[in-house]
Amino acid sequence: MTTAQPGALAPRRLAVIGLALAGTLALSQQAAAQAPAYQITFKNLTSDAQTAGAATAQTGQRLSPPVFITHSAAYSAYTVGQAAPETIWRIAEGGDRSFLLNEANALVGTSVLSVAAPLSAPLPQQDSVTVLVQADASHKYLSFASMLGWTNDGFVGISGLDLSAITGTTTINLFGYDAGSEKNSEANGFLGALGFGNARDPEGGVITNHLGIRGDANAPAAWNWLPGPAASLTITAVPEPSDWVLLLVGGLPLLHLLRKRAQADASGMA
Ligand SMILES: [Ca+2]
Repeated sequence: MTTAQPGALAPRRLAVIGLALAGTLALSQQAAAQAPAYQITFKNLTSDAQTAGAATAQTGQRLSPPVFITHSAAYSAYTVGQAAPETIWRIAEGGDRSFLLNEANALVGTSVLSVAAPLSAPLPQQDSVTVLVQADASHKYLSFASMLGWTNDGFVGISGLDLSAITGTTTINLFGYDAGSEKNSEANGFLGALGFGNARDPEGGVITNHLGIRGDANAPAAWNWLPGPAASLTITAVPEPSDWVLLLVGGLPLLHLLRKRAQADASGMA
């Protein structure tokens, strides 16, 4: 006959608890490593302050409805330092995501796994939107793009982020890009936001870091977002529902033992 000291668990119980814990941790790590879904929160970080005067009543930048794509290494949305493809400059110049959506949807089943296109109106300053995207071992990359709405051809984006490297929650700050497709005139007729049209003055350049709003033309300096980031993505790996079931099953023996232990302690029978 063995006698356990008050506050201590019998060796056999400890071994069972150890196995249950080990199983839970192993399954947890497996679930994270094979996470088939990712929750993504896209936040507009630009200022929502109000300033005096009609021309500068708004600050910061509105962001056009985004597109999120998970894909294989065979697909590339854009490359910094190279000319923007039409799918990207259409977004950067006018917030038109239909070209990128058409391209991505046509590739679903091959190089593209999932496409998410939330919002039907621009994302206001300091506001956010959350989507869920799917990923697997061969489609582990994320790309997305959204226009800096009150610029000539500014956008925020990510091209080919490896989601499999994310096992918990990661926040990525996004600085604006200049698509290099339209000169940054900041003039009435070239900025739809000013209500005078959305003309193009081809730039013929490549995708580079955006230098912000200068404020020496029609676009007010209050629309500038630098030196801070324009937006952020917070990405969380979401385990499969089946993994959660396994996690619960693995954790039940442990919960049962702990409950029994608490009852034994309460009745002084340990
Ligand atoms: Ca430009």
